[in-house]
Amino acid sequence: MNDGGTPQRLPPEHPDDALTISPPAESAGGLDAVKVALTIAVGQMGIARSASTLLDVNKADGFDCPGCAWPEPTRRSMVEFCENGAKAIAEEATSRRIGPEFFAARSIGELSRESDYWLSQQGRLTTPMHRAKDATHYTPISWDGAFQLVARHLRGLSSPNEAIFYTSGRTSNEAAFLYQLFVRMFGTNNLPDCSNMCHESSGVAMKESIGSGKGTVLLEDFDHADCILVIGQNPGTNHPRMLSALQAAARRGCRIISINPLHEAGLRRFKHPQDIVGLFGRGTKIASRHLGVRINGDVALLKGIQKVIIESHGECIDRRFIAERTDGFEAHCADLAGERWDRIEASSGIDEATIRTAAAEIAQSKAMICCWAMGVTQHRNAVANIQQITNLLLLGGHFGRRGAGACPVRGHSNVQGDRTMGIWERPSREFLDALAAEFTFSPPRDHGLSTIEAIEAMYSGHARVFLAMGGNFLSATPDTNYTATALDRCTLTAHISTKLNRSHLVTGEEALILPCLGRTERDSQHGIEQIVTVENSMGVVHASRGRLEPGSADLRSEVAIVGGLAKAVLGIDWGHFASNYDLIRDRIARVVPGFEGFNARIHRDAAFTLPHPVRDHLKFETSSGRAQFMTHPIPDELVGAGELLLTTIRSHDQFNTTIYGLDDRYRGVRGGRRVIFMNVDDLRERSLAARDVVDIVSSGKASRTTEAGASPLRRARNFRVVPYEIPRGCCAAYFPETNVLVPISEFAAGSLTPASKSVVVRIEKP
Ligand SMILES: Nc1nc2c(c(=O)[nH]1)N[C@H]1C(S)=C(S)[C@@H](COP(=O)(O)OP(=O)(O)OC[C@H]3O[C@@H](n4cnc5c(=O)[nH]c(N)nc54)[C@H](O)[C@@H]3O)O[C@H]1N2
Ligand SMILES: Nc1nc2c(c(=O)[nH]1)N[C@H]1C(S)=C(S)[C@@H](COP(=O)(O)OP(=O)(O)OC[C@H]3O[C@@H](n4cnc5c(=O)[nH]c(N)nc54)[C@H](O)[C@@H]3O)O[C@H]1N2
Ligand SMILES: [Mo]
Repeated sequence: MNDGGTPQRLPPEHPDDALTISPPAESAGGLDAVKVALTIAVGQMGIARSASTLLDVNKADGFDCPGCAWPEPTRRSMVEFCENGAKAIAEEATSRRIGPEFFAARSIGELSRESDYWLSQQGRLTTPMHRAKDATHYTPISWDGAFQLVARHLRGLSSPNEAIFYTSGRTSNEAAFLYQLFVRMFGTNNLPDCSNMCHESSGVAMKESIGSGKGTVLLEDFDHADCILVIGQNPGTNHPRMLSALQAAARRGCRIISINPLHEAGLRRFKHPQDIVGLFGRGTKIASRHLGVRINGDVALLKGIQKVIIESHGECIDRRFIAERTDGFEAHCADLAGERWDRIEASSGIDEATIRTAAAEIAQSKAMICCWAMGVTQHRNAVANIQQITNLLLLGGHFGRRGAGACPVRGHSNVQGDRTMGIWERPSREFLDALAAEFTFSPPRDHGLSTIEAIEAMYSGHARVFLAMGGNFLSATPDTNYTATALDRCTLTAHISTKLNRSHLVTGEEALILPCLGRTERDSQHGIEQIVTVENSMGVVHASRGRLEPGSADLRSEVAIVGGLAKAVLGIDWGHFASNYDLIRDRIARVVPGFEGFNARIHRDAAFTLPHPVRDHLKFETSSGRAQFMTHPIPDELVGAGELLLTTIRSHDQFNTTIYGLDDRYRGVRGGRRVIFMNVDDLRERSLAARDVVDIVSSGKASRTTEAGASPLRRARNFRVVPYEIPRGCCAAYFPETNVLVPISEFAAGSLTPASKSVVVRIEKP
């Protein structure tokens, strides 16, 4: 047996020699989408299992797609085909398995030298595995043994706040509710989640501006909008079913404006894979206008647009709405009046004339939806980005009106639901009071640690046990080397997971992998089939029922695993919850507003929409009861001479850290992921050509808290150059290979979201 040496912290870094580059696609969807989805599905599941599984997704009595959080259309009888949904399902429903023999044959060090792609390809975990202190290999452990081990480590802490309980966004409402209850009964609010790295900035910004952190539109609003802005979002890849809604809107004549440094294929044209006619034509034109903003130029652009609307299209402003429903309009006008055009142009990268034309179009809208995602939420000034979006919506009174509103497009399929269930390090007092009354205990009141605070606590020894409900913490978080040290310093790292990933390989002194059921699988407890529920991006809660035979007899549901932990750690018997999820829903109904009659509604209708004060009653739950215009300066230029601003994005063949394949078809890249998209003038200046190999380096403070810490050089090696249509001074590369470059010290003010979309870098020839 090979012990493979100490685990490697970074994924393999050799250049992709097989890489090919062709021009980016002119449209998304089409026959290729079907072909690629079927190839991957059949490769993972075989033909019969592919057919039955893909037909069951997102049906009222089937399972919820484990991909993105975009809602299902209610009126369509046919389920929407989605290439990347099919890949997400194939990834989970694969017939490949990795059991104890797999781990006996490969040391942790050896596995750590494999890529995320290779790890994803191996198959489903089948058995609880344990890494003993100083062991080179994972070995099997019983479920009871695993729960006792967690209990021993947690009891060994001097305070419950020395433990971190992370959550990714796939966990069902039922499991999430029980999990946060377990964690709070244990005594801490240390419940960081993937949302901290995702839409946290949206929640913080909207809460302040409009009194609610959730989006204000429903899917049917897309049928009534006359203008849709898509800002910092790549729906063709990350929310493919959104293209159906955009296509229908475009066909009605709705104006669609894309704001993005990249001109993404899905926002150019779309060929609906379910529309035979559509398959063979050029496809529907989606965005009527593309604004190729510079990375982090959104505040400047949005301010420019609003300046034009106020100064030149005053008649389009909804003055009555502003007078009756908002505060801060005068200050906002004064702030915009003070902005000079040279500053707006330099920061946004868009000239005044273009901004004037776009603003004139936007001003005419009587029902506008603004959609956004990671392109605006992962910057130092992310909260300002989003508040400029809400300012723009407020100017036209686009709230509480059909076809209008704010639409933060969520990522993971239940990330919004997990928050609703209390997965939050900063729970509200009302939530804790309700929990305390329902379960007669005193939940901790001090705020807990968010994702980057948790990393720093582990790094500095203030936290020593890390437990994750799903996700891939090491790869998803910033500053990979720093985070690796943080995990390394724990006494125990434990992961409840479906698939093997790098977080299982850079571990604390001891480590556990606890394999769980996925959404596609039948969840039978004591012979009774259970359903779970999830909440989509638009606040619709619906049921999900898996049908596939579980990947192994030894898998447990997330609910059952939390039950096992609660028993071992707290001595509480939650057997009744684990054997009947209705009993959990009854408790949720009494704690979480909007869930009254939960079981009755979910069993009768399979879905219901949660109330929303702004959408339903035009009620802004801010301290003044009015929506707030928020002023923010145009951010200072981040890059100096010779530097570039890097945005870290997703390819078409990945789901976050899970890599389905090595192609990014829409951007014309095939056969590799270590690529950097650069402007041709920036290439020329550096005497670089297509396919040349470069290192990307960044610096930044050593830690979030120490001002004086040395600035470590962060390096990502061996990236091939891809000439691309991207604004000068900007470049893009894929996450998670580039996370090593994102300094732990750079994050959004107010939300602590890592600034992974604006990393200051230099390009070096190796
Ligand atoms: N297939 C698939 N689906 C997914 C995921 C996946 O990885 N794969 N991930 C899920 C998750 S968790 C999430 S959060 C979402 C993510 O969905 P997206 O937010 O669409 O994902 P990103 O690739 O991060 O892309 C952000 C977009 O923002 C643009 N952008 C980058 N920097 C800037 C900027 O400074 N300003 C502006 N205006 N735009 C910018 C990029 O060019 C890109 O088009 O998707 C979810 N769905
Ligand atoms: N540089 C950079 N970093 C980023 C981002 C970026 O744009 N740029 N995006 C950020 C965003 S938006 C997000 S949301 C995070 C994502 O961060 P995470 O949610 O932590 O990462 P994922 O890659 O989605 O997690 C994948 C793992 O989840 C496990 N899993 C899958 N399904 C299930 C299930 O049903 N149950 C359980 N228990 N486990 C399951 C599998 O083991 C799989 O390996 O990454 C963030 N990191
Ligand atoms: Mo996300």
